[in-house]
Amino acid sequence: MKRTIIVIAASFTLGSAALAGGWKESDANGDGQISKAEHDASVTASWAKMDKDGNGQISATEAGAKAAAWKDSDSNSDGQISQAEFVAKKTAWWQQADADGNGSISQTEYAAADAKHAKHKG
Ligand SMILES: [Ca+2]
Ligand SMILES: [Ca+2]
Ligand SMILES: [Ca+2]
Repeated sequence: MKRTIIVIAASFTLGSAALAGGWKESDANGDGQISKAEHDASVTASWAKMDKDGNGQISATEAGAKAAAWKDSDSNSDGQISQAEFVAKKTAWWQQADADGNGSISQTEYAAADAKHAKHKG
């Protein structure tokens, strides 16, 4: 159990609270921008990785170190994060982060969104 949590936490060290898979993982074609499609793919992949027992929900145990941060993704408050809940949350972030509305997130936009996020939390 402990080992599982450590592995999950490690896979998220690159990422912030905002990007599911971290910048490098999300920018699949390496053009320095994260398109909506790249974002969605990364979010879905990250979510699937977390759902260890494949029951279509991420429990607090499966979320591990992320459980606290993910609490606000649980929109129906059933203690589980469904894929739809996760994608909805991440999509909302992505749309906010795309400050110039050109349909992709640059590293500058990402940094700005991340800073804003950190400030909110802090
Ligand atoms: Ca699960
Ligand atoms: Ca839920
Ligand atoms: Ca943009």
